[in-house]
Amino acid sequence: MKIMINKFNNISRVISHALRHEPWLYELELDAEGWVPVDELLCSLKTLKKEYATITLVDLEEIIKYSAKKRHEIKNNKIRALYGHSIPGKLLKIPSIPPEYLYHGTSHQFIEQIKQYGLLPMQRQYVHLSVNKEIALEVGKRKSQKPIILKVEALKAYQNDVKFYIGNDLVWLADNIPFDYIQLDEVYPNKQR
Ligand code: HQG
Repeated sequence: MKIMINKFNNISRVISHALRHEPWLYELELDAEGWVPVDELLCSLKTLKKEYATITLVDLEEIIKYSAKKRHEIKNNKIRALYGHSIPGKLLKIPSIPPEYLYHGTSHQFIEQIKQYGLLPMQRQYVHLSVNKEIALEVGKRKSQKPIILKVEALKAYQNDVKFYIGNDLVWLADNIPFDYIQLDEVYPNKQR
């Protein structure tokens, strides 16, 4: 079972890379909303590694179902990444009304820049936000052992023309968020880092 989980993790990572960052390396072309036909992805995986040759649509569905994070979705025999994209050319997303507050976990080292310029998408197409502090903390831990949590007044920002989009149940996306709508929610003293 552990081997299966590891194998699935690996494949999930490869799929994320293909659907978020460099589809051309896999001879894939995303449509305006980020979809590619599942058959094309399976075909591409097949040529990538011998052990990927037997992966089926059902396997992909299982990978998505059992993954700790809902990173991909399958519909009408097409698959896409739900967030995280860095490919050039912004994907088409429909703006949605966000909850009152959203959260963003980050590292202390970025705070001065964020105060100055607000939250920017940086290498990705959108700023990524979490629906609660706990998830934001996990996101922030990818950058720092003692992350800082930013509380975003999402609804207020939306009412003042900042656009928000749904990623999945737990992840929201947004365009640049000025610092006017951001509070430092949880600050760990620098010396504890
Ligand atoms: C920071 C993972 C300087 C921002 C996670 C962040 C997430 C600024 C970093 C998803 C800045 C970008 C995305 C500014 C923002 N100046 N730094 N003005 N504005 N930043 O990895 O949000 O596991 O691109 O605070 O769970 O950390 O891949 O974004 O630290 O949902 O599925 O620039 O990736 O999901 O870092 O993470 P990232 P993120 P997966």
